[in-house]
Amino acid sequence: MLLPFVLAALTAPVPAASAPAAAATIHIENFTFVPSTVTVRTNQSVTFVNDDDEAHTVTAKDKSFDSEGLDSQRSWTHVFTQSGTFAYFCELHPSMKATIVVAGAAAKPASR
Ligand SMILES: [Cu+2]
Repeated sequence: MLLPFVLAALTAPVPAASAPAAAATIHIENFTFVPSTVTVRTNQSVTFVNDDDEAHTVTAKDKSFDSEGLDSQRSWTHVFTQSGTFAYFCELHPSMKATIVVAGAAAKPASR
């Protein structure tokens, strides 16, 4: 029967068949984003995993992204389409700060 296969496909954790794996994974542990600085390229995704028992958020200082409440053991994935350096923090614990650097696409000439 096809049904079990279809159900498995629908419940698979991968959001879309063509979506690449996250370029980076950042863990939230002990009220800290680990690692504190991550560099990806445009259109790559970053997955944040909350390993703490507390809820946290992943919120851009410029509000360009916001996970909203991320409960314990939950993860959230964001695709970065704009290059730049993005400071982010946890809205619940504003002393938790970290940075995502989004470099230009591979086809773009490097400046160094
Ligand atoms: Cu927090």
